[in-house]
Amino acid sequence: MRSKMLRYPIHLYIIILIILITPIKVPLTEEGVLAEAAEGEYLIGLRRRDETVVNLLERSGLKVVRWMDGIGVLLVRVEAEVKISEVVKALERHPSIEYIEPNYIVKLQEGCLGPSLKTGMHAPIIPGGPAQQPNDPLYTSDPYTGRGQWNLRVIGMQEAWSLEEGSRRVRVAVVDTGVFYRHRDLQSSYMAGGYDWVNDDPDPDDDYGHGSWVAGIIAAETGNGYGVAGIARISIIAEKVLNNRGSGTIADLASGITHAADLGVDIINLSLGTDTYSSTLERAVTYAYEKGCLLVAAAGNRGTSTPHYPAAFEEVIAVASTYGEPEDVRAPYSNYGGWITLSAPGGWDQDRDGIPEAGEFWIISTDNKPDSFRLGTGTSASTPHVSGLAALIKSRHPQATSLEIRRVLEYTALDKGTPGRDDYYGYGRIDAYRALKQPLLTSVGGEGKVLKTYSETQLKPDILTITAAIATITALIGVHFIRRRI
Ligand SMILES: [Ca+2]
Ligand SMILES: [Ca+2]
Ligand SMILES: [Ca+2]
Ligand SMILES: [Ca+2]
Repeated sequence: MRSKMLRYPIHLYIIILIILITPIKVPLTEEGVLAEAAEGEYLIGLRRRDETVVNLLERSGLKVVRWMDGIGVLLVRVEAEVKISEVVKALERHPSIEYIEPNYIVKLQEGCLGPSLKTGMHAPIIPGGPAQQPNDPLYTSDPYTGRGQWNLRVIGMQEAWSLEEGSRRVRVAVVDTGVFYRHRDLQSSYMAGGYDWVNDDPDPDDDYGHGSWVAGIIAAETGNGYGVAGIARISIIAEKVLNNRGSGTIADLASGITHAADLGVDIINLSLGTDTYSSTLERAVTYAYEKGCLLVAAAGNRGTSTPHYPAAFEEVIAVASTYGEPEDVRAPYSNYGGWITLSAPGGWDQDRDGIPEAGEFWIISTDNKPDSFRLGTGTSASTPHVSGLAALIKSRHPQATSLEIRRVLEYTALDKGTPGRDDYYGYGRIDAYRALKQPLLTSVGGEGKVLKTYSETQLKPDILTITAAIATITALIGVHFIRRRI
């Protein structure tokens, strides 16, 4: 995947990226690193567990501040008066050390969140439940655009809810800025157990707003005559990895992902990313994938084909954005490329003034204050649509593996743009009703039509052979094995 980057148009930004990701990926110098990283912090990836490395690091003036045991990575902090380039040179020769990289910064992309609104619009609870049009007042209309939750209508949620509303046994981890779990539309889906990696405490509350907005798209309570509707009546776990300015580090992101995987969540929602490749992030993604989690991540909002991580890792479903009703089309800011898996509504602020107005398509969801709701746009919003739908599929088919769920999402997506899989929509825009009607595609190549969807992909031929030849569980391991060899 990394070698592909050389084919992209050459301009300064890309050159910097390429420099950053060549051989050991890190230009570690006293002058600092080219990508933004937490000052004086490095991640050391081990080949094997080796306690003597810790002693060596401490003798070299590096303090181990976190041992990420599951993925074999140490977070170290440089103590004063260390010539880091010399230390790195020495450490790289150590047989137990595979790589050293800066603890890069991960940020939410600009322009995600628009204004908040206090609803005050409490509708009477209408019997009948969410199989019909939900009675949540913001579903139908909102004071800014008047469109309400067009994003749920356009993917067929009303029809889908008649088949499946969700099971609380299914757990989705929102790895983000935290979740405001006291929100009246979120409290019934929230489940404790996640962690606040930013402030190092067990209370992943949301001091920014992004994570609460994302969580509401997945699991705001539907049919309670209040606020917004959410896609699935499932359980949300919060891993807080971004701070009160929407920024975080690879170490915290990797910790959040591995912790969620250790909790045994079914789905991990990652409405965040970075253009900088990180071995530590790849290890965390691989770890969660091998534990059976379905990982879903935002493609990014810069309208470029530059791979955005973690979305661009093959284990992760990369989600691009659409907007419009009744027909939705690609949102212009949405990143694209061979690494895009699916698309889902993300909205578009057409005049780019940060203000939702009549005629525009925004995503309205829960906020991080009581009785407050938030409008926003971006692939950050598209991602939880896929996570929410995946959670409904898992609710309907509790035995489904993450690979089977991914296959159903891909197979039932509504093809858009050029026929077949393409770089803007991936397999297409998710279709909730079709996905829930679809029986599980249990054998990876056992059914001709399943194989056909895969032959349209840009997966490498050797991966195709593996997926076609062997059963699902084996394929999970096989795909990973081959990917490691590339
Ligand atoms: Ca906290
Ligand atoms: Ca509601
Ligand atoms: Ca606007
Ligand atoms: Ca297409």
